[in-house]
Amino acid sequence: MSDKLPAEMAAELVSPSCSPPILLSTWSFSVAGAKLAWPTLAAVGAGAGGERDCALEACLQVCGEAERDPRVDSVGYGGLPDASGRVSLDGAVMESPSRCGSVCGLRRHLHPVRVAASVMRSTRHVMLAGDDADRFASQHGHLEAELLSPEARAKWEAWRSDPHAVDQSRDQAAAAGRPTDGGNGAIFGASGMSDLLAEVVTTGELRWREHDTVGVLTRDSGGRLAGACSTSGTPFKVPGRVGDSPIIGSGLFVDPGAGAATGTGTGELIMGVCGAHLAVEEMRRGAGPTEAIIEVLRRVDRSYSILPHHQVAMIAIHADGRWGSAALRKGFLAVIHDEAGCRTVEPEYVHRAD
Ligand code: SD4
Repeated sequence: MSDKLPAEMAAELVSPSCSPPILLSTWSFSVAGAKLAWPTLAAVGAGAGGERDCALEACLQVCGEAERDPRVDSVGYGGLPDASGRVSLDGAVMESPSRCGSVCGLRRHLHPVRVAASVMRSTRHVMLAGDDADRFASQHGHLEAELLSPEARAKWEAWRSDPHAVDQSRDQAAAAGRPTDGGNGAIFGASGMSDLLAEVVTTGELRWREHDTVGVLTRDSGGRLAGACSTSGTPFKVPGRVGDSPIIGSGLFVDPGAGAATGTGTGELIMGVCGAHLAVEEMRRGAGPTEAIIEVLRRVDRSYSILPHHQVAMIAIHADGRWGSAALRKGFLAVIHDEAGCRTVEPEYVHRAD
């Protein structure tokens, strides 16, 4: 039961303009989820009652597909574990500043975005963490699940026995490559691209060392915006590490009056500039969606020493229905599903040539 949304606030979830629905998501592995979720989004009739949550439900369905797919080793089951060999999942959902929820460090539940939605709908809080978040999930009817797949475990074992691997549990990355500002850190393992996932990766898409959040934004035909993102975070991370994805304003931000944005890539870079919030605020000030992301990328580039393994990519939908994507480096693909169908698209802008 929600006690968080007074009836008078419902109006703020509806942007004035009506136009065809759009579903925008990160990485080609979200194609299956986008196709699955499209009917949920497309069924929303403009101005019809009782459909307020369909834009969000479509986001949850896209994330759910990636979370279930063992080939996606950066989200849900099959996600690569932390340095201690345990998987932890983060996720967030958002419809507006007064309608958002997130969880981080789930170790026993497969669908962080569904749990985040329960936090949003059933509590007065925004974010739950760790063991208590898992307990909350169980109490709210979410089934427990094994998160570590045999393939992910094998990769962790290979990482652990590789003398050249960066040992994140002792943060030797700092000595190896941390920039002088002591900021973002070189915290990625030495493992390469997953052979399994390579089969489904579209030409032109480079996965960024297995750290690929599924981020989804929707705008229904009534102009309602929603967003969600789900990740297992950086592979072999220091246990307890949390990235941008579950942090409202960093990995995800939605404001019905301005727009919606979500990101993927090196969370530490996105967090330092409050990436998703910055993109939405740029749109509020008049920028188009791609232009708004470009400002985020410029800010990232100015604020950090960018290392070869770093990537930041974002997608955004303006409140008026325009959408866009941009990335710090090449190798990112977005997925757009509109009335013309579902397709992967290159970002409109890539910030760096290297
Ligand atoms: C994180 N941003 O935890 C997430 C991981 C990711 O593309 O996106 N990867 O930092």
